[in-house]
Amino acid sequence: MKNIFKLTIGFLSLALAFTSCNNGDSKSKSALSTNAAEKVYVAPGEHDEFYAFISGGFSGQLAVYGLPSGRLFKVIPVFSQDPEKAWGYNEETKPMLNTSYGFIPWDDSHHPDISQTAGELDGRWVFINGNNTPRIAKIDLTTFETTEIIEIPNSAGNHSSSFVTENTEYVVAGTRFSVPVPQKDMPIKEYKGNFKGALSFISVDPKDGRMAVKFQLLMPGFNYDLSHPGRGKSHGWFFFTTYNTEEANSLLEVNASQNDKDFIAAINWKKIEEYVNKGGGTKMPTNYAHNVYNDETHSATSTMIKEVLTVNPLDVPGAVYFLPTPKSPHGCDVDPSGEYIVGNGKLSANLTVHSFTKMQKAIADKKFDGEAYGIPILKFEDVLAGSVVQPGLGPLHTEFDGKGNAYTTFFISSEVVKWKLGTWEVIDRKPTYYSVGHLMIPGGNSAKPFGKYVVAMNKITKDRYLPTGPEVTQSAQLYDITGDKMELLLDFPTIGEPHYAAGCPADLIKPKSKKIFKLADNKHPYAAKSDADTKVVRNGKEVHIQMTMIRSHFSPDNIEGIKVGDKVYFHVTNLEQDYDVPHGISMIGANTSELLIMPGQTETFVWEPKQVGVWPFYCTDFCSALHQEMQGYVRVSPA
Ligand code: CUK
Ligand code: CUA
Repeated sequence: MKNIFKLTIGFLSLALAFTSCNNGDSKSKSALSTNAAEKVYVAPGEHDEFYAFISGGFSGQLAVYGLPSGRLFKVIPVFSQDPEKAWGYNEETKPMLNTSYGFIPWDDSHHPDISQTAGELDGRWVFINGNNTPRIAKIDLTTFETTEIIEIPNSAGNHSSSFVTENTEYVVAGTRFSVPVPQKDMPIKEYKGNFKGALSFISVDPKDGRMAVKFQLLMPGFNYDLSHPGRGKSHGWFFFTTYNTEEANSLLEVNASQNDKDFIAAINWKKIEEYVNKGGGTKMPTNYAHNVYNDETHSATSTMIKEVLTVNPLDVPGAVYFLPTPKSPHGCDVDPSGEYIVGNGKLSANLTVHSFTKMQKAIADKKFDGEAYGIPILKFEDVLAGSVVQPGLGPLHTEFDGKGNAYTTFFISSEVVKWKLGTWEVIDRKPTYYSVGHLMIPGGNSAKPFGKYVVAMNKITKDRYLPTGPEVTQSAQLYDITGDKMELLLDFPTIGEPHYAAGCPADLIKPKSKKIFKLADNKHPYAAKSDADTKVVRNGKEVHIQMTMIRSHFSPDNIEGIKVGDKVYFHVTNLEQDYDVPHGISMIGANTSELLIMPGQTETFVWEPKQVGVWPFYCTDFCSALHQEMQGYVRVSPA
């Protein structure tokens, strides 16, 4: 134990040394490509080669960039309210942020992953997790809108998410925190042996992408960190890193990070799927929200689900094994062939790589090294493929280029290290600025990576940009990885903390990107599809105004008969049927955001007038030469 302690302390002092040397003047000179500008220049009017979907961390959003330019195209609100798009403010999208805890318009979004077919990116959806109030969201890549959010019951800190299996059969959710399942009032110090870690398998309908919690595996009370699916030969398995296998209720270092090795949990989900399809598992009462956005009605519904199917791993023999992995592994990354499982032990000197083939043999030969709560622990030597010896300090995550190379980030020594699968030799290393977390190669999470660029996502930027007070931007860095040596091309700022990203060739998404919503298909209950449909309907104190907007007027634009104390619903339909002609609407004193309504859509906001008078509204999106004329008045009379 003492040795490990010294090792950790050694790392920490080295960390300080590395951070200070990275702040020197030499900066990026050694890493910067000599023709970097040329390589990232996308001429005006030209398109980027790749989309990059970069998570917004504590902003709860997902940002869409182009690569190699690093240009920002869109910030997609997911677990956040966004006044720019009225997401979470208009009546149509508010239900998307509903949870069993009520309306929670924030989360900590970490890992986007793009849907796959036969192990390759298919460009249909992006999934992303909310860590805090555990959720998974799905973004439709025809509209670039969040169209579904499912809450994860019995879970706390959904950090393992949201990685997909090779035909998007499942997207998984893990639990960072083990907790009492079901929740109950009990002493915290009785954690050990009593808390559970739920690993949830959420099925995805191949046609419409509809998610459902198919089953939940109730695992021993460790912390479950990251996960990755098997692919190719290991398709049917999912791998999760664990830490705090000591089950300490306080993670001060005296309690946790003691074990020489934690585990990678290997889960044969196909076996468990068979078991539950035959009626196995136990239904447990619970409460979790499932929110769906319907493209036809342009509105969301939130349903509360009342039970979940749980599975005890001991009831499905041969479905769950532990692979010992030194020390507090963070990332758990599977190479494109599905053979190698990389455990990035944060406090380990070497990088550990397991072999799927050896794992299967060790299982067949029963090469066990004891068990944990009845789950067999495989012998380390019998599953080890190899180790990359002292590649750097503080490994976090690994991606693959599809040419037999792996790229690992080192947080403490602040670098990306390129090494070779199979020989485990280090080929190249380049500094990052500074303290890199994740990295991303487009398709790097699939059987077919597009190994042209790697994006490093950094935790600290310090002197890299113009200062903006105590808070400075987070940052991504783009490297060319087509040669033997990596070349730094570009720094670009990100929205929130970029934990992970998913990259995809633009050609897989661009042709399917929707241009307008057809007005004829609009099934919103309050749509007005022509000026003849517009109306003002009073129902007690509730007033529903069905309006239209088109260049460059609202109809109706003079509204009378509203009284103080009314609750006024503005249902506004954009009649335009041309690409890129949204209109906006905002009302003086309305305690909501503006609406930004796409062609063919209807959106609703509520206004509760407090004073008599004549109150203006106007279009908030510069839509034509007569944009400034696009306005109207509402007359408010005494109650
Ligand atoms: S975590 Cu952020 S650096 Cu959430 Cu994937 Cu590793
Ligand atoms: Cu419509 Cu400005």
